[in-house]
Amino acid sequence: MLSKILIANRGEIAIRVMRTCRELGITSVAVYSELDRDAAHVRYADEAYALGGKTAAESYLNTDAILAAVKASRADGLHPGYGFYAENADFARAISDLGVTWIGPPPEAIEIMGDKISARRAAGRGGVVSVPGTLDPIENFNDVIAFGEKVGWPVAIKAAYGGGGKGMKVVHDAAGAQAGLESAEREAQAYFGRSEAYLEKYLTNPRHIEIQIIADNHGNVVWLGERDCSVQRRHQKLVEESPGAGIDEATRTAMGEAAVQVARGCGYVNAGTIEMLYENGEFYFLEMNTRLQVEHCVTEYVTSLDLVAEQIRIANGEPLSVTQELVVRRGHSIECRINAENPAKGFLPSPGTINRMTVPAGPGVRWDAGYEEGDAVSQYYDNLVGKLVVWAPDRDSARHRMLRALKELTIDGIHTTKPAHELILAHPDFAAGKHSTRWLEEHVDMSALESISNAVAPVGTEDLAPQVLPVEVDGRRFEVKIWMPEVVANGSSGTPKKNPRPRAATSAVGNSNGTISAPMQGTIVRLLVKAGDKVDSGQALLVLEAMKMENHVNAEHGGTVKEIRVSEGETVTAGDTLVVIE
Ligand code: MV4
Repeated sequence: MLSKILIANRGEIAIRVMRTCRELGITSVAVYSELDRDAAHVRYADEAYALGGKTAAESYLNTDAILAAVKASRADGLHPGYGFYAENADFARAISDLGVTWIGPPPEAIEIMGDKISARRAAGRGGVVSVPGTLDPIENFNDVIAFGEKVGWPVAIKAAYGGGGKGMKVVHDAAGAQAGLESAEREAQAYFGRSEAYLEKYLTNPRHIEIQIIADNHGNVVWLGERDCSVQRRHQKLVEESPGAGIDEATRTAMGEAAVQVARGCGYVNAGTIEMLYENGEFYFLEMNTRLQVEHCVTEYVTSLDLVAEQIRIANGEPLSVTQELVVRRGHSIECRINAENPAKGFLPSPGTINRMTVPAGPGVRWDAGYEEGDAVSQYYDNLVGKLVVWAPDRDSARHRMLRALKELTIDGIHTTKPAHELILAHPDFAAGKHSTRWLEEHVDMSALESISNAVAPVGTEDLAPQVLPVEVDGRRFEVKIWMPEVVANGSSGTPKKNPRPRAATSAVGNSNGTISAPMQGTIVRLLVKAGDKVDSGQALLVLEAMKMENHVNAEHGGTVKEIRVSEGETVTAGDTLVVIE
């Protein structure tokens, strides 16, 4: 039986795993980068080992450093969380070779599902229908045309070693086939190091429904219900719920049984998710995620199971704690991902220090976070601050409970997705369960949030601190937020601030004299123009990477590039001059 587990991850998922370890009497071991020496997951752990390095590649993706920490800590199990090494078959083998238990699926299953073509074959072996498509790599663009003429346009070209929407190209007619294929293969090579691509009929307005399964080493595979993850933006999920609105019991059972067959088709063991596209009452296998997912919490709420505890039981060789007949799904659960991003500015990453944070509580509320008040959200890692999860007996009560919990959540110092969630949860389409994967981007106007987000830290107030003061107007109490100079602000407030200096806003990037400055701290990954180039207003000048997202920095107005002050690979902070245009 496992007695000491090293969690090869950071942030909320590391803490999530450690919480279950503590309940089970298992010692938890954290690992940390130089920037995370005093991070929340390190503070929570029973023991912690330094990996060194700042970037993910130097730290949480440094195999030698992690293996050294496994040995030094004498951990007998390793949990990868999600991201990083979670779906890396070679890493799983390296852990097992050390005699340490890998708390995840067999490496062979990771490999089958990592190749989307072999995943489609595995689903077929289980008798499960995939989205209509091909089972061999595309040879040339004539394959694309032939397929489009057979199943009807549009078609999707997808990277065989991709997933999650990266490297996917939609082609609308024969004329677009060649360019679409070239672009998909180029992207696949750049992202995944392999250019193979295959074809699927493109469903124009599907819902993303996924099924949670757990499987043990005794041949038991159990499905735990579905999650609707259709509310997403640029393939980043924002809201997830279980059950899915309007999914009838017969469809749910059919999807669950199909998911079990897919899992059996690849010899799956441990917790996994089968993604399906659902359109007009039909569902199709899309891909399988061979890890515990961010949104597992909504399944935990409706089933009363602890999925991390199940993973540990499975890794110990024990049978699942439930049979299919014993799985009970009750009520409704919704999760909102609270990211350090500014929804009013196109979800621009917003790293910085959390000056103040008050977190929701009360009936049916769960807050799984990777940060506490005073912690800094670094540009080097992903931008999930925490997950707000609620449970209630039915969907509409859960929705109202989430709105109540969101109101209780305050995070100062960085922008977050909270205002976007308030807009989504209160939206009549969401309330009616009428949303699909295109709904958020096509029907919800986030620019209306401008004023709210600007209120967090308006442009040009770097030397001021926000203060909330109660005032009474005709006997009614109001709270006003005002920006005052440091000294006055502190003097008039009873609440000491951990970081008295709010970070600058991440909006202004250019000014009338033609200097373009960094909207946020980050790394210059690509220069798109050179000195002497003529540029148009709005043209992308360079790519700035922050929190694993690439952001284009654009020209405010047309002109000639006079000077480029930065080079590729350079790290910049908010406000640094990048480019001068005359
Ligand atoms: C599709 C699709 C329509 N037809 N495949 C994007 C993420 C990746 N998991 C698969 N994705 C899609 N694949 C076919 N044949 C539409 C999407 C898609 C999507 C899927 C799930 C959640 C959000 C999405 C947003 C846009 C497109």
